[in-house]
Amino acid sequence: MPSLLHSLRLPLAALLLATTALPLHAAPGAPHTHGAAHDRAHDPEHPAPAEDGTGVPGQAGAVTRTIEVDMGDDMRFTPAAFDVRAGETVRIALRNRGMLRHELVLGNAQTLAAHYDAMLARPGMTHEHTANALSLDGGETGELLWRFTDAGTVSFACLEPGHYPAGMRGEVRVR
Ligand SMILES: [Cu+2]
Repeated sequence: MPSLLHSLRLPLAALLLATTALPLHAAPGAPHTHGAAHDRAHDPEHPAPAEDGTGVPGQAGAVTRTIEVDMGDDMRFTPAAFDVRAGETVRIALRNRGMLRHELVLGNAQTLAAHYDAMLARPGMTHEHTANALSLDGGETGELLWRFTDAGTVSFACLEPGHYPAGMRGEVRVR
């Protein structure tokens, strides 16, 4: 039955290709990364969220609080700081009230600064598929679900070229 064999072969070939293209350690359901060429787990600039104390992707059913955050062409987040409790899952309702593209990337101050440098070195790299970041065109809205696990300060920033050095950054105080 050549036709059956043929129909089996193609998906198998596709599966093998897909499997070899994926990092072997990537767990099912792990947050999307920038892609195979930008392997989060092997990149010191991109530690897995749980490892850097910033938290983990949130589940919709666990959300206890919605925080509305605006991004503007004045290179500001509004509010630029807010408080949450350790363990709390927060829906960050994000709105880009400007014309330019902006993004909110959660991290710590060190990794965000390193990440910004990496962004400059690799134009076209975006964060729209990562669980800890959301990139929006002017006028767009969206949401990030995040569980803040550790008490301390989690930073956020817009890593679009020029925005971070202009002061487009903020802090989440986790108590
Ligand atoms: Cu921005």
